[in-house]
Amino acid sequence: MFVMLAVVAMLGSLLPVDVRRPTPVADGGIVRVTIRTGTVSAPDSLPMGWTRLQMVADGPNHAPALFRLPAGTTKAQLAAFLSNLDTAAATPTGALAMGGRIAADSGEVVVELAPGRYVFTCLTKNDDGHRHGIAGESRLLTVTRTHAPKASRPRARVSMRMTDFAYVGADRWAAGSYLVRVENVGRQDHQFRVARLPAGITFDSVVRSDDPRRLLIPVTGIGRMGRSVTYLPVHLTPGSYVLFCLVHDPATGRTHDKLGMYRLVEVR
Ligand SMILES: [Cu+2]
Repeated sequence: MFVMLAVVAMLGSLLPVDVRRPTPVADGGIVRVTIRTGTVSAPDSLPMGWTRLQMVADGPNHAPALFRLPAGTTKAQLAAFLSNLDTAAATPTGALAMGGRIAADSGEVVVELAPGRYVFTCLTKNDDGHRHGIAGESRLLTVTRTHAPKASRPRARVSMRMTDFAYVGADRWAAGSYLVRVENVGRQDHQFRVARLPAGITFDSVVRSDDPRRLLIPVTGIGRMGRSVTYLPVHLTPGSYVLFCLVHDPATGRTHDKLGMYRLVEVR
């Protein structure tokens, strides 16, 4: 018995990763998606399951996003979807926004890919009012029925829900590196923007400001997502943080923050 324990302990110390430490990654592999002017580099096909997406904006003005498309979407239908998305006030019917990179240091999200068709696209608008997505910055992805190796459900330390128009969940989070589970249970798409409240700035002044981005320090976040679940890796130091959403409400034309979609979170 003692010998067996000793062997187990020795094997444990030989593992390349310290398995006792919580790690902010999914078990599946990391898939890198890079958007640069006029092009998207990404795999054409991926196995199904939980996947960690590293969305890289190569250049300052890109907003990578992932959408699930209706089953059997062809290249011609993809073009129609992108032209719809270019001008629509919300995600075109039949498609599901699945989040993307929103800001700053972390460009990663963990999403569950079901078999089907998806598109990686850039949501940034040019001065002419058109999104980069119709100017080459889109790429069709097919998710196959093969299971990704070890793509088990990620484990989160914090769980938050998004409604129309609020963030529901704990307002005290631990400092450190871990995953936040974010579920949108609302009817509209929402963002999960995480920003730091600088010393000397009050939460009230952020809520009253025309554009909260002018007062806050961007940290990380999830881009536009519909009714789905996304895990966000965070690396947080103690302090005050603000969650907010800048998606437009089609009914009022106002951004969701103006409809109350703010949340103060204390990290200790
Ligand atoms: Cu919202």
